[in-house]
Amino acid sequence: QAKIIGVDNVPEPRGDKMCQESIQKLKSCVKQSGEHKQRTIINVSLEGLKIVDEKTGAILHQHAVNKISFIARDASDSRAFGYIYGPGDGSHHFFGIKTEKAAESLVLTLRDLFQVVFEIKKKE
Ligand code: I3P
Repeated sequence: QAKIIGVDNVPEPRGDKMCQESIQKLKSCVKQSGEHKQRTIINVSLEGLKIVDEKTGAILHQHAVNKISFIARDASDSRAFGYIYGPGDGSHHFFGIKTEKAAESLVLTLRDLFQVVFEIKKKE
């Protein structure tokens, strides 16, 4: 279970400082708007990351592993993290996520996933 803090266009496919700045920016946007963040379920499989609306079950985002270029912990918030998705047209989108529990377990799950996908590709 997680909430989407927001999505931000970023100039680079990776970079910790850039992600830290982006997540802080997204958080202050949420604060200013006064709106609730969207509640979702994040599903992790070999296909990648699927973000589904908690209420309606609608698929909001589906991101293949090979299009995720970076994962960033939020140094100031143990329940937040973000990742950069590149659809392949040269653009890069940072997704800021707030998890229900500690973000670390999802971050580690994603690291495992990338490792497994890498091993599969290597065998192929
Ligand atoms: C809520 C509180 C929650 C937060 C929630 C806020 O404010 O900060 O911790 O959920 O965000 O509305 P309040 O205490 O004034 O009710 P998260 O910790 O999951 O961010 P939300 O409205 O975006 O769900």
